[in-house]
Amino acid sequence: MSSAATLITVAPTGAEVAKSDAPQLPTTLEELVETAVRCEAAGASMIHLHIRDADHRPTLDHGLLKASVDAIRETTDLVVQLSTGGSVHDPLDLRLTVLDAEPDSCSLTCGTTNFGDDVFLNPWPFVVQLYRQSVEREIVPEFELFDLGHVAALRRLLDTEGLPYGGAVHVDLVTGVPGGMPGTAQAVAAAVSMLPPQVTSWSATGIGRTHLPVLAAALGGGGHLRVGMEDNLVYAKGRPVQHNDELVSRAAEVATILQRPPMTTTQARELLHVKR
Ligand code: KMH
Ligand code: ZN
Repeated sequence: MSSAATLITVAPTGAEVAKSDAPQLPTTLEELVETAVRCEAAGASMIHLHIRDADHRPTLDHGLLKASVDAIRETTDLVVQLSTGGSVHDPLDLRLTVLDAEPDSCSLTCGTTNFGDDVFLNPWPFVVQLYRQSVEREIVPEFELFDLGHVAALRRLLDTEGLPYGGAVHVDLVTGVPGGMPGTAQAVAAAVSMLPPQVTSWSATGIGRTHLPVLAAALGGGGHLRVGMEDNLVYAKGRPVQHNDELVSRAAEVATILQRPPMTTTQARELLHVKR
């Protein structure tokens, strides 16, 4: 399951940070495209996308989602993953409609988690429904696991529903969310030790100050990386992130030093078994 090259996913925006709190957050289509181009050049091969409306608020508007997928495909070769998690306020039925925008990949969180003061809701019937629809639409899910219970839920899902579209099973361990598993090397190792046998690759991300320890743990453990302003707004103490490509560049640099250089987009497609 460990890999010579590193898949670097950039999650540039997210749905929980306000533009007014982080003016460098890419929220317009132009900013997203510019970000995608620069992050691909810096070593990313997949983008995990949330979009915003004209007021910079999170939206799951179909037209905007489709336009964003199309624009990023036109300007980059990145694997385009749309978030089906949306924001903590998005209703489940609307989150299912994200697949209508026909991304290469979609996030699929395997259970409910406390999310700071909020709840990120993923009841089991919703998880199964989203999974079945991803298979029907030939979209490769990335299983987002915020807790060890989600690892067990993934095993249940794969055992009862079979393999996803494409046959590869890629997991992202999201650590350091207040309410989920901590952003530590120990938590990453525990989650990896519990992964079901169908899993073919895994990445990890650490929220906030857990970003770097988790990056190091993932690379050392043979995993891949997710970085970006969705997860972390601070490059170093007292120094805010100015652009997502800084986080990608640093991840690529560390990965290269560890003899795990960034994957090309072609290698990422082969790893994930996406359709196009
Ligand atoms: N915004 C979080 C509540 C995902 O993209 O699938 C959920 C999230 C996960 O960001
Ligand atoms: Zn997300």
